[in-house]
Amino acid sequence: MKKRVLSGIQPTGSPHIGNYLGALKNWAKIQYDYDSIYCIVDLHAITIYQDPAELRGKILELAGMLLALGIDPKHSSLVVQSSVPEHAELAWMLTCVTPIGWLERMTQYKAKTEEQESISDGLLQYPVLMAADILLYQAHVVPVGDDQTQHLELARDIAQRFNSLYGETFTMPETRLPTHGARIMGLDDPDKKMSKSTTGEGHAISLLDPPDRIRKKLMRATTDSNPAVDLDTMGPGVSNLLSIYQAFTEASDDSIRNDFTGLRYGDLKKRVAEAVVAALEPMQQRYREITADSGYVAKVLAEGAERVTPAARDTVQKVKRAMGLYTP
Ligand code: ATP
Ligand code: LTN
Repeated sequence: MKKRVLSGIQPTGSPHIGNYLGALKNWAKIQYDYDSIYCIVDLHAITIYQDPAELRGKILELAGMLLALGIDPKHSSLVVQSSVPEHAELAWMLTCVTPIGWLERMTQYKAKTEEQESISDGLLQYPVLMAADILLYQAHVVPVGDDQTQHLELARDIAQRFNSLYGETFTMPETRLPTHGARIMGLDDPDKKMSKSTTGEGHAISLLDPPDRIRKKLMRATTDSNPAVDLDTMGPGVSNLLSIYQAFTEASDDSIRNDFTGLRYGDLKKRVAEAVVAALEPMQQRYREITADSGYVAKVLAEGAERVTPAARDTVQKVKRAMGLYTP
């Protein structure tokens, strides 16, 4: 039997090249070797207030985009988290075995609380819900970007704690990072990770940005005071541009060194822009085709939820029995 892969993405903001290179590209690549489940995590999105009409639209838009970048519904189940209620059900049970101190230590929680006026309990519980997403399907492998490694360690800690309290119940999930592009930085500020929730025209390249916009954003990207590329002394901005190029083209370290050493920054940016445009254009074309058929995306999501539900029910039943909850 194939091993299982599971990952998730929030339907907030506009998906960007960081999401693609850190996670989504890997999703499409490994779906043929695993039994794959990819979730649009709308319950995670509402840990911070979302405008309801906008959220509804973003879920379908994101689903269309995932299909456009190669998630194949014949090989993968594409699922909206809230349409399988067992995610929330298991999350509660896991909440009860998770010490608050583990959650208060999460760096994403600490960073988000600094940005919010009022902090919901949901924001603290966010990583428990994420652990539930993974453990619900007994996933072996979780492809994510580098910023999620701490959450995955926590998921393993929760699984281990549950298993030792109530007996072997959960598979231990393994983190899978991409070789290149695990952490893409903001174009305007290469010390901060590129993020959907950071505003500012020059920060991120959205997967649906037209070619001219992509070129413009890259030409304005922050570099450093060197005149040309020097791999040994480059600052984080130049290093980020090279990471973007390498992750899109899968060029080897040697060819990067040979092709880019001594290149002036203006020319470097042009090369990167052409690589990004060439990679995104076919995806944008497919996105237009997919969304032209208004019922298609909804049909894929309904099939996805239906396909994964038996596995979700099975785990919840197992957990209930293990904990002594009532199972008629
Ligand atoms: P937000 O700003 O709303 O937290 P986000 O841009 O961090 O959003 P998520 O939906 O939280 O996006 O993440 C989806 C996937 O993309 C995760 O696997 C995450 O690790 C990955 N990812 C997010 N940002 C980056 C980045 N800058 N570089 C590489 N991977 C990233
Ligand atoms: N927290 C993740 C999104 C996410 C996820 C998951 C990733 C929710 N559930 C399960 C992997 C597996 C993020 O990217 N911010």
